Amino acid sequence: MYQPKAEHKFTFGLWTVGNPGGDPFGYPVRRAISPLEVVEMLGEIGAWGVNFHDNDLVPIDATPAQKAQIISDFKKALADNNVVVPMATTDLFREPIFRDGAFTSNDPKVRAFAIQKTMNAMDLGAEFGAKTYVFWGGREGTETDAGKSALDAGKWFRDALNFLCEYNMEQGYGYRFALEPKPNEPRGDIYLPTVGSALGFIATLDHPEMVGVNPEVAHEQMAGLNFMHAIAQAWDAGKLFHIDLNDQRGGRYDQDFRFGSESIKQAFYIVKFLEDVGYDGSRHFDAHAYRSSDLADVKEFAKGCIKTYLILKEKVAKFNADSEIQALLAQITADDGSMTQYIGGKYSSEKAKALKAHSFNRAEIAAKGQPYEKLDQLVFELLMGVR
Ligand code: GLT
Ligand code: MN
Ligand code: MN
Repeated sequence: MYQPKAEHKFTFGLWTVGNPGGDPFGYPVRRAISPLEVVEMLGEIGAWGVNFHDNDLVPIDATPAQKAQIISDFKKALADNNVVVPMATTDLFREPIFRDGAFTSNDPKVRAFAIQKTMNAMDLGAEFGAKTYVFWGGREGTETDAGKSALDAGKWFRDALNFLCEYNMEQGYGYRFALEPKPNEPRGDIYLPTVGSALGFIATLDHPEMVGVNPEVAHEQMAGLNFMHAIAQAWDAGKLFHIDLNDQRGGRYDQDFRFGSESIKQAFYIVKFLEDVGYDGSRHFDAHAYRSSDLADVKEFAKGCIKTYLILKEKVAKFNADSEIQALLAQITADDGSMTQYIGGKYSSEKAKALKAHSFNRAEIAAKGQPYEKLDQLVFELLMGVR
């Protein structure tokens, strides 16, 4: 039961299980485990893939010879443990040079360096066959708006992505770019703070077809938003290229908790959405274990993310097969067909005229309630395993 398979496409970043547990107030508490050890652990727990930032794998000051050795060792570990690399990304936030942003820094030298670093990181990801390239603009933002133009920042961000799309095409890498929104942290305010704003921005790019989103549960929740609604909009736009699954308690700091550890119902609706629409991309757990965990518990954390997803997937099948739930849904969405002559299809002036002439019995229509209390309770019982 609950055995992960390759088709589930469960992935983790090197920075997730490898997180040594440091935070802004405390030193790391766990030994840094090497990329090779991470791959071994992921192979053991049945994950399909591993993702990385350029410098998670290759230290920024590595010599060409060191880099070549790291690449060849990592390739061997991937093959030995049957793990693939579906996604790669660039660390554009850790180095001091990015203190005021990368693509949106006021300093053109920083902006150019960020693009150079990303091209090199794209080359690295392509070596491992990655097809999704994530852009998390963690440092792209401000604490004060006194010194940076939000308009210029948007333009620089756009210029950078347009440049990198061309590079992607010229090299024949076939990457799909996925922008990962976040409202704040580490910046006071980050540009493109939500999935909705990223979707709007993508439409302004030279190659909008190449660019989608990588929504993260915790990030939308930090902004107080409904994550499932966000991914539904992204899916509808054909832009759900990747997903970062984790959990979060309300609008706090970015907690990156184990998937399903906080809001079981929300996690259920996320899994239900992905499974119902047939999302077939990576299910990436961008989370890390509690700081109190030791390495053995980190493994339990990773296994927990996967198992929770599979349990919820099973609950989704139960929900979809539950006759009482389905009867309620049929009642809720009942349609006697009398309005199709007016709405739902293409506009015509005849339809508009006919609809204007139709007389609605507002009191009668408004008198009909919806059994959402009953349905919600049934969902709760289903999730608690008493149905
Ligand atoms: C960083 C961030 C994550 C992003 C990663 C990709 S880096 O850990 O908190 O949400 O997905 O750059
Ligand atoms: Mn996060
Ligand atoms: Mn993330």
